[in-house]
Amino acid sequence: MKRVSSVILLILVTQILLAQNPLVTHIFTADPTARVFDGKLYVYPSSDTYPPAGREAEFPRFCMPGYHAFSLENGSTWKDHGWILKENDVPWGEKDTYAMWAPDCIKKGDKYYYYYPAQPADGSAFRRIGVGVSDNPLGPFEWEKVYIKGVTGIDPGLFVDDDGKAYLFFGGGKELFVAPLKDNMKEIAAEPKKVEHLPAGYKEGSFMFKRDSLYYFTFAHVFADEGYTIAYATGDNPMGPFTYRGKMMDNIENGTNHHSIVEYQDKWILFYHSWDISGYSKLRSMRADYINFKSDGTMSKVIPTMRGIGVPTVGDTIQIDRYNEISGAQTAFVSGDEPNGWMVCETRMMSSVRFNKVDFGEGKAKKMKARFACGQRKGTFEVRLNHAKGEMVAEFPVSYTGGWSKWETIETELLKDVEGIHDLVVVFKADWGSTKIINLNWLLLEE
Ligand code: FUB
Repeated sequence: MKRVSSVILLILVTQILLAQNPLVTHIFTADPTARVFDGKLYVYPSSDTYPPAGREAEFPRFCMPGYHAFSLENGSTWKDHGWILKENDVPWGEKDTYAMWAPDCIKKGDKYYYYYPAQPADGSAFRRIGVGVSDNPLGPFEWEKVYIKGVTGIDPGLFVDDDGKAYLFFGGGKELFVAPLKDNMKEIAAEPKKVEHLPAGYKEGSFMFKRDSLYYFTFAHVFADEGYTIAYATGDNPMGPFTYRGKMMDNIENGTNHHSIVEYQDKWILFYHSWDISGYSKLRSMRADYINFKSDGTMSKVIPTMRGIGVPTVGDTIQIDRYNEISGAQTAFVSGDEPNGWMVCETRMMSSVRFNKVDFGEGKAKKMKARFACGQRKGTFEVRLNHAKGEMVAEFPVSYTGGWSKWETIETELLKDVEGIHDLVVVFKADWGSTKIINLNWLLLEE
């Protein structure tokens, strides 16, 4: 059993980003558009921030400075690739307006096209939509000097059909529109037309995908007495007409709910946002959960989970507080100087927490690390496979770290070689009658 320096660990933690819901906690991210390019999963969100000092009154809505991009690395680690575009680099944009709302990125041929809304410097509209092109999904993008003519609105959502034809969906007022794009992806090929036959109510954030030859037109649908929901309609043509099919996510009291849908490694995933870290609807965080399709092609409603998607493996932090099941313990926002996130706390004798689906590889995992804080003298926690009385694979004796907010990392050799994917159950034990055993932030498998 070894204790690892807290300083080294802090550096490590800021580079290894969190992976369960919300997907990242080091910055605020909203409006996530997920895409799979050449088998790799990317997410293109907007970012929320606090208004600059002295300008708070100007930003009663959102304060959005530009875009980062993320990719999924390993089993469940989201890598932040930094700024893709900042607001003052928009060639046609009004400066310092923090108006970079929901973006999208799509591949056509061997080029990547990134679409974004911004406030135009010519004052011609609330938002216009611009585009940039790159040979790489993460840029750098060459930004067009002018916005796409004939389009005023927000929430660009792109769709490229199997025949190579591309469509731009967007929102404006309270309705949704679609326009076919020319081959150059930078101009519309026909006047935008309103997407018809959708129920009344404010709509935005539309996203089109195709599954088994059926076109799914999905959108945020707002009701005065219900708030933001995500709904969908289906049709045989990307331009419609569509038949309304109902909601795929109920209102989750998150202010807005911009989404996207992608198939990755044979599973369909809904990306959306909520305000988990901030508790404030204008400082959002992106999330993801699996979608279930029924045999008739309709979708079951997606219920938001903490566990989210992905199978952590060797090298991915396991955010144990994003549990599937907990007994006799609680979770809370992490204490002390740790990066944003949650911890398992109020752990008692024989309390336990279960986290489903961790990939041990083919016996590759040899060690386990744990990040914990302890304000009492002595106890242990055990990591078991599949249930609270399952095989024990790691045992961590713990003692006083300096208090309940003083974090340390310990590591131990795994008690056996484990192969394949298993649920982990952490069981907490106190050997001298203490009422609280430890605060546990995360676990990590290593070679
Ligand atoms: O993020 C700003 C706006 O809020 C987006 O454009 C909408 O879709 C909503 O999420």
